[in-house]
Amino acid sequence: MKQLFFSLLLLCGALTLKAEDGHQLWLRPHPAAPVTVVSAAKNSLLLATAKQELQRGWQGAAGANVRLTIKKDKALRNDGFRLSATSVEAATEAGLLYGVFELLRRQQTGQPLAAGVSNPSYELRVLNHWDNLDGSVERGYAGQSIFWRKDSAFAVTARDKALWQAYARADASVGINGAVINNVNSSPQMLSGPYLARTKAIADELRPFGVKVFLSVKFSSPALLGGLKTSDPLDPAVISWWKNKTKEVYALIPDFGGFVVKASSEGQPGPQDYGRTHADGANLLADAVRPFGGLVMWRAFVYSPADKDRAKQAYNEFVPLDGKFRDNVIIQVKNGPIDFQPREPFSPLFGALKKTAVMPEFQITQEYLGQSTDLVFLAPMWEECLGSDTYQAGPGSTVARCTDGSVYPQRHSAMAGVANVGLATNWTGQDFGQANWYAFGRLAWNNTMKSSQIADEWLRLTFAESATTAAGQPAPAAADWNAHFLAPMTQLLLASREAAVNYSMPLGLHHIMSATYDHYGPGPWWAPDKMRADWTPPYYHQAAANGVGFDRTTAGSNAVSQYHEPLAAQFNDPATCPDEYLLWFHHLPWDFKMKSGRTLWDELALHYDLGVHQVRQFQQTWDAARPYVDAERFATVQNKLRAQSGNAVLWKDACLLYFQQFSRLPIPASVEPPMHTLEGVIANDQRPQRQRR
Ligand code: BDP
Repeated sequence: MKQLFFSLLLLCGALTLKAEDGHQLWLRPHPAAPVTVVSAAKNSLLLATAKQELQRGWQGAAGANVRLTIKKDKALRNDGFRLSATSVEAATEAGLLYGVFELLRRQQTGQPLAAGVSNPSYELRVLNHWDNLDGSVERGYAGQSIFWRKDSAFAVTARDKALWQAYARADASVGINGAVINNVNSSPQMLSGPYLARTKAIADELRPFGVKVFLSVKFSSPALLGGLKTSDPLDPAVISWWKNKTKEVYALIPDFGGFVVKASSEGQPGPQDYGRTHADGANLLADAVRPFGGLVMWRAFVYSPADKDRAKQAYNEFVPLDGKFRDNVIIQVKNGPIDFQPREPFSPLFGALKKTAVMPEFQITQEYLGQSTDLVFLAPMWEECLGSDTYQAGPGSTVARCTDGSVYPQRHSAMAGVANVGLATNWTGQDFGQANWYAFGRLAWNNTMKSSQIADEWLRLTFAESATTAAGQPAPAAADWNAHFLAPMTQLLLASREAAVNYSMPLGLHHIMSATYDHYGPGPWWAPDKMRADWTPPYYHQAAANGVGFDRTTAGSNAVSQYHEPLAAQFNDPATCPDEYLLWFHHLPWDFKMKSGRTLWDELALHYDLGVHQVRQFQQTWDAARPYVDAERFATVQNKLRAQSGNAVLWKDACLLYFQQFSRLPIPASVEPPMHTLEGVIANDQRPQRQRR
């Protein structure tokens, strides 16, 4: 017996001695103590997973009996659970699994168990994978799709299955229970036989971890795939095509989750092509999935070049439709009114739709935040959005409460995140991108959770005791690790988003990134002839001799009026508008006097400069973390930070030199002088190999 225990220990030791390549995510293996699982619940896939996880990761008293009990009581909502040191109670089997993961997380992070009930804020916590059927990933920076492959699309291999299981396990460990496995810019082929067969194979692997599969569908599928003359949502043939197609899907996947639709947006077809409304379109699909308990997530990301202010459009289109959607439709709203920029005020649709379920959509993949190069922890950004008070139903009507059912009655609730996962060994490209996947799950489970706690948990789970694997030295004492790794790295994570805002788009600037296809780096100058104005940075920054910023006040586009008082008045007046949204709502002269007493120009320059210094500080913090991190991840992240540092300087130089053409003011003496020229950065951005949008 003793011998067996030692060989087990050795085996686990061998596992941890391997250099860490990040593939284990926050679920790195640890030697487990023996545990007995007692359960009266009848055997099922989910229960088997829960038992297996307990046995795989138990760090509590050796030989403990842990009881898993299905219990229906009022305190337990959806997949919520009640914990004690040796028991998990839940109303559903998925709840037991989430309780087990929470128990293990507490053991591994050494945090005290919060005994009592934990209910999820949202019923559905779903990742949106923008994966194309040819294996490419739109805005994916971590390699090809884990779900689709170009050549052998339909041959499911053992490697595929292992990957899908590992993916689903990671999801489940943070409470994620849904995956939309194809791009919102969907191919009609998605609903064809061979792709549905692969979808079924994926669903089969995700099921034991409680992750339901959803599909993005193209609104014109009845015509494009079904050969019908139209895809008009009110046409009887179209209605029955969707009903039949839906039946076919459910015959393959009985627990299929439902559909996501990007309609009448960025060239995608939609009900408006047939003179119908978003409600007509969404309800068509909602009726098709209703008999099976399915959902429709209908995206509100709509804008057209005709509108003078893109930020207003979704609100204008959706608010008049409030109350016209079926109760199994959820309107999926990006956190800000434009498009996942480093900082946006919350979308005014939150709280404004009072008789329609609304779900927040966040972008985990860092399209506009340095992609898989820059280290940017996004939890503070999402926390900021969820905590924003909309005032729509009185003070305290935060975005979180307006979407989770606390303020308005809604049959379903959900939160979506655009995934950052690909075939890269470490799943997300940048090792710290994993923190954003983790954070999304934790916030979808508890939408008032603090970024600091999420950062703390993730760092402990991801890096604790990794140093021994690097140098073969004994692990640093806990107090030492806490003081010299955990504390500074938590600070780094928490500061990283604001740093990215500072070096790229401070003071409310937005959408001034390089307009080359990849959206990486600065590009405030980009405005080719005949290009849609609302795809060019000058549309958003409006820089001219008389100042900078987009006038969305009552005297301008009047987007401010889409916010409930007191916000409308607060945003409308530059004296009360928070600095971080200033140029979002105002066009102001370069010498405008800021709250700090400085001119707008100086303040802008100081923010850019601060961003650069913050990244340099991150480099130092990481360098000092060397003794606490395995060599492999240390070197990878060190290189990424080096690149990020250069990227920050490029942003600062490019934007200040570009804006200086209009301000005609000197860069303040305290700011590091540019190391680039404007001509140089523009020429670099326009290298022929950089493909245009
Ligand atoms: C934009 C992306 C584009 C997506 C679009 C969307 O650049 O690739 O298709 O969002 O959310 O940010 O539909």
